[in-house]
Amino acid sequence: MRTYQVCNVMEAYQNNWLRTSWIPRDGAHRIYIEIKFTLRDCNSLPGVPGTCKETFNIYYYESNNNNLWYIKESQYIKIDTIAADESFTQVDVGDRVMKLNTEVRDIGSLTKKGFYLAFQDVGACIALVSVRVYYKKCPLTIRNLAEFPDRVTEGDSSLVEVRGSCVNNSEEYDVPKMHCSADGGWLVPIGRCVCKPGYEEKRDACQPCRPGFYKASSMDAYCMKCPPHSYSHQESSSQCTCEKSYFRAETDPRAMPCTRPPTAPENPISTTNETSITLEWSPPRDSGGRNDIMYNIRCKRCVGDPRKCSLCGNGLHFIPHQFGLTYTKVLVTNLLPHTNYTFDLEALNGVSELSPSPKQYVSINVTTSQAAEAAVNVMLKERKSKDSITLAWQGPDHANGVIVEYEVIYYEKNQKDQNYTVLKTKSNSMTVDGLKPGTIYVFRVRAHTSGGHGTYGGEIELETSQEVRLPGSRTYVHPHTYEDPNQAVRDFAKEIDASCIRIERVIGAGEFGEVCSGRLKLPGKREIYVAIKSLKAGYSEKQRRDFLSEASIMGQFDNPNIIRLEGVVTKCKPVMIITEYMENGSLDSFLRKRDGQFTVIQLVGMLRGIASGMKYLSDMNYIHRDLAARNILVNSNFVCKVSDFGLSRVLEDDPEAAYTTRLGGKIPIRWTAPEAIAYRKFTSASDVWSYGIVMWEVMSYGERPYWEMSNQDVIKAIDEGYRLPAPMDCPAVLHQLMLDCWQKARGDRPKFGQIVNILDKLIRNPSCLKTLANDAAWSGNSLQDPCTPDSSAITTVDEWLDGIKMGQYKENFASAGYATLDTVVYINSSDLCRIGVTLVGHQKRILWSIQNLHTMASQMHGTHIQV
Ligand code: ACK
Repeated sequence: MRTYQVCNVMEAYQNNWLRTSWIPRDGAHRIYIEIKFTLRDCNSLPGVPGTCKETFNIYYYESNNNNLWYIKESQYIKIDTIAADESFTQVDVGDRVMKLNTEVRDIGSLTKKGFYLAFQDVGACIALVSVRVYYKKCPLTIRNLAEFPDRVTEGDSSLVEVRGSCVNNSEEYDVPKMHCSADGGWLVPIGRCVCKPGYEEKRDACQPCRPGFYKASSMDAYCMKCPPHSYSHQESSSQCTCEKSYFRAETDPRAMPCTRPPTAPENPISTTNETSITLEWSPPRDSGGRNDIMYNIRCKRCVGDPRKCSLCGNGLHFIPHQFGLTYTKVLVTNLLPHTNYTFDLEALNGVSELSPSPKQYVSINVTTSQAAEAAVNVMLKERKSKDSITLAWQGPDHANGVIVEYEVIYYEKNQKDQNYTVLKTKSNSMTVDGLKPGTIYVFRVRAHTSGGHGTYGGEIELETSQEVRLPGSRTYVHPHTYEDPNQAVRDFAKEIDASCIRIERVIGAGEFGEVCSGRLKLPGKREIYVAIKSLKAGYSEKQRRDFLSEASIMGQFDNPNIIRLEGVVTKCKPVMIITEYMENGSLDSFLRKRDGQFTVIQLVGMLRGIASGMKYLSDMNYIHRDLAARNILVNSNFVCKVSDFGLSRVLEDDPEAAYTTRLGGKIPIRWTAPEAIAYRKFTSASDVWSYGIVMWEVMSYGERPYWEMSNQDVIKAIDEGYRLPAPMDCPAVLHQLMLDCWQKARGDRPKFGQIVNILDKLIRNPSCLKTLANDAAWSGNSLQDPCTPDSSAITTVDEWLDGIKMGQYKENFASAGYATLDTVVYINSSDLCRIGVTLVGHQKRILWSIQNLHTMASQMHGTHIQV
């Protein structure tokens, strides 16, 4: 064992220096020095003077120069005075009496290329056995498919954010980062990389998909087997190639089998009726593996020699049409009499156009017979009801013989493949019954003379009237059912003379122009306050129509919880809509201004009013589509009234309306029922969903539903079964009612009439409102007796995680020490990262649910914790 020792204890004034050679700093900011040494106890040395020391000093000197041969003491900075933890009294190395001491010191913030260390003895008896000089770094590591390089730690104790680079064949999903701590450990991984198409994650790397497998998107987790009729011969395929004669349409999912064109239709049969023919056939034997089969019909006319055929031209009429048929039947009219026709029927599907082989078809030959030369018939008049239409016509001007009967053919207009129906009558009129309300039908009529059938007259489109719901109740009439929208305004809105109106001030901006307040004094009536919406100059005819549509809708309503229309000014400019004045403006901003200032009964009273207005609208068959607190107005008595009825408003007016991905059009996502977002199924039941959101807005005093979550996250969360938690201090029965309004199946939601009844009961029996949602259960699903809320409360962390479908993280929570629910309420997103919940979507879901736990916690601790 090589040691440096000194033991000049018998002499005073010792100053002995030992210096290291130059040590390069190597990029380190903080250097650690571990010293091993032995030290003699002065008392154990017989006869030593009082100058004997039991410590020594350690120094450093930073320098860019690596060949200093002298020591200039004043340049050296002292690191510390080192004393022994264990000194020894006997010089007896053979026995284990001599005690080795280990001390570690560090120096930070070094800047020069290197440094010297020095040891100063001032009269002790020491042996320096070893000096180890080192620094710390976070070692190269791979986490979430990102490689983090070696990283020297900082001089101070801060965490350093390090950006990782994606491993081979992966790409960034969310910027991968980790934090290098001062003692060389990696902490808090954030973000991740994902394997590129054609690669899957295995043991911290992206491995290529094997031949026969593929991965189409980096978002897919694993390589999947090629679907039937496709293959991949290469490694790392992002898609599989279709086998010969098989194809994939552009919109086919990659996981779908490759398919091929269908075989020809089969068993064609024809029924000839003079110059009309009905063709029917069976579907092809082989659909090619798809279910998007359509049929095309081609017609050839053959005179004499069957080989001398020419195309039929445009004169024929195919009902419902000639190409793209989805049913296996068609009627062909306007054929020539006594003529041979050949019809080729071909079947197609989504990959027919991709196949180079000719399309398979089946032919059928047909011969027409003699037709009557009756001229085209003329419709004269019609009468419509909700399920019947009466037609009348004059006979043809030049009938070729005596008219035996008339034939009326009709079909539903917008139903492409609807079958047509043929009816016969001897008279010049006919009532067609059994029709659908509010539906357009196409009619044609032809005469049947002793010589045969004449040609059909021109098409006429007629619409049945809208269904009337309850006997005695009124139904709302959509302004679009009027051919002349101005007539709708005249029918439903009173024209007001502009001189009766005094505009006082601007109170807001609407879609079409300013909203002002003012007064209206009609002759013989009291002066009243009014709101005045005006149409700004330079409008188009469509804008004027849309603007006034609100008046023609509002003018049909008469209910204390619906904004009342006073009238319109259309005869002079600007065009104006005059409504009653609502002193407290819109409900959302009203509540925000008065946070916490109402009793629960007052809030329930407002909700009752809104529900009652909505019941009236739904009884009138009116669907609002944009029910939200911002579209409710409040008057000086806190009466809430439903407003905002314009036709274009959901599309244009509402800043909350966001584009939906699938069907276009703007929808206020947070307020809208899932079926209305997904496939535009707007009904009174979707209005009930929005009403539930309004309840939540009211009970939380204008909080934004789903807070700052993105629209996409809201859609996803709702689809996965999440619902807004009860607002603070919200009675359990009210939250239960909200949850009922948010039932996924729209038939399970309460009707507005039921909601009004429930709220009336609560107002009569306020003790039902005492139990607060956060004392009771978290969630429940059925509408129960309002005074007995569900009691299936969640009590453990595991139950909670299972409840929010995050059960996979039970172990992470348990091993991080989150044992009880009241410990998890303090978790934030970086805690979640630390315990291994790294996916942002999962973090959001957990934090959102914690929002709910917070209100529970506030009940337990008597405080409200802001999130
Ligand atoms: O929240 P607010 O004060 O209430 O701001 C908007 C603004 O006009 C633009 O719509 C207010 N507003 C609309 N109609 C009326 C009305 N009938 N009475 C009072 N304010 C109204 C609304």
